[in-house]
Amino acid sequence: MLGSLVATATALETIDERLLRCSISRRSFLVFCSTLMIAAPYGLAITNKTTPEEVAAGLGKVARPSIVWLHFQDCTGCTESLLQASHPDFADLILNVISLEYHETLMAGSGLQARQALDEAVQKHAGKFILVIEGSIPTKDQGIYMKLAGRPALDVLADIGGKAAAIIAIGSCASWGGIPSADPDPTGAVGVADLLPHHSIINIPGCPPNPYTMLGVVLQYATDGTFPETDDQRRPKFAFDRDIHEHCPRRAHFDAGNFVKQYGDQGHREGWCLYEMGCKGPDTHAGCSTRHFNDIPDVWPIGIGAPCIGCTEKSVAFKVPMFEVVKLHTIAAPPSSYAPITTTKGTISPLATGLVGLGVGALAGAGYVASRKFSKVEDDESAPGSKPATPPSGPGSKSEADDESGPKA
Ligand code: FSX
Ligand code: SF4
Ligand code: F3S
Repeated sequence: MLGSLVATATALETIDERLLRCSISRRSFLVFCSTLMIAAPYGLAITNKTTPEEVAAGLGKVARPSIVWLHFQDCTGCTESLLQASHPDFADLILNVISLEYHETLMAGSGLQARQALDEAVQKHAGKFILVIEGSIPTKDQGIYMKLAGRPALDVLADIGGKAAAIIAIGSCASWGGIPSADPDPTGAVGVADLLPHHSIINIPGCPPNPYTMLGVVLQYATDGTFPETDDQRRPKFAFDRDIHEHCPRRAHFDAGNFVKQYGDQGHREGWCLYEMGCKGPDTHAGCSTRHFNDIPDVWPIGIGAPCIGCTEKSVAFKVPMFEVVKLHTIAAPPSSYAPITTTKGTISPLATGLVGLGVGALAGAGYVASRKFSKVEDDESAPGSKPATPPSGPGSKSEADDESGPKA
C-alpha cells in the first residue's frame, strides 16, 4: 500500500488535489477536520475556526507534508494507534493527507531496497521533510544495542536528523526513553531531544499518544512552518495543558469518596474512581479524558476500567510503581457539566466538593482529607486509605437493590 502511495505522490501536490485524485470523499475529509477540531479545540492555528468546512478549506490548499518515520527501540504502538482507526477508510484518508515517504512497518521493501528507499527519500526532500522518531535511542556501549542497516541508531539519528526540517518525537520512548529506559535501563535509552537539544523538536509523549495530536502538529507545521506553543517538556500545550483528573468522568466519584478497592468489585463494575488502584490521573497532563482512541467513545484507559499509568509524564510512567497511590498537589473543581451523584453519604455536587477539596488542597494527601470530611461515618471504608470494604454479593444483590441512594453515575 505504501509503495504505491510513495510512487504516485508528488512533493507539491496539495491535500485537496490528492484527495480528488484518489477519489476520497469530501465528507470523509470534513469528518477528519471535525475530529481534529475536537482534538485541538484551541491553541492550534489550523483548527481555530468555526466550522469543519473552514478548517477543510484552509488545509486543502496546503502541500502534503513529507514525512520520514524511523523506528528505534519501540513496540510500534504509536504507529498502530495512528492506523487503527475503527473505520479502515479513515486510515486510508490519513495516509493521503500526509505523504509518508519512509516507514518500515508499512513498506513492502526490506533489506537493501529499504535502505535505498530511505536514502532516496532523505535526499529528495532534504531540509524539507519532517522526521518522526518512534522509540528511544540506546546510548550505552557506543549504541550497539540497536542498529539500522548496520549503523547504530545514534549515527542514523545524527545523520538523518541533521537533514530534517523539524523532528517530532512520537511516544514516550522517543520523548524521553519510555519503557526501555525503565530501571535497570540496560541500553542507556534516551529521547531524541537529549541527543539533539538544539534542533527544532516537539515531543508528543504517550504510550501510545493520541494520533490526532500528532496529525494536528504535522498539519500546522505544513501550513506555516511552525510548531504550536509547547510547555517546558516540549509538549504541545493544546494537548497537554490539563490533567486527566480535571476532566475525568469518574471525578464525581473521587469527590464523593467512592473508590474501587479491587478489580471486579462492585465499585469497579459501577465505574467508581480508580485512585486507590494507583490511578496517576491527578499527576498526568494529557487530553485522554476528552479525546479517546480508535475513534470509539470511551476507548481510553480509565474509560475501560484501568487506572491511568501516567504514560505522558516523564517522572511518572515506568518510574512510579503501577499500584502506588500518587500524592495530590492540587484539587481543581470538576466540570460543572458533570451531573452530581447520590451516595450513601448524601447528595454532593461536584462543584461544591471540588471547592472543599481546593480548600484543603494545600495539605499533603488533600484528596484523602477531603473525602474523609465528606463522610458522615467515622470509619468510612470508601475513603481513600481505609481498609477494603466487604464487597457486596454482586449485582442485583439484596443490599444493592435495597440501597436506593447508591451511585447512579
Ligand atoms: Fe514506546 Fe511507541 Fe509506548 Fe510503544 O513510541 S511510547 S513502547 S506505545 O510504540 O515507542
Ligand atoms: Fe479519574 Fe483517576 Fe482522578 Fe479517579 S483518580 S477521578 S479515575 S483521574
Ligand atoms: Fe496514558 Fe493515562 Fe492517557 S495512561 S493514555 S495518559 S489515561
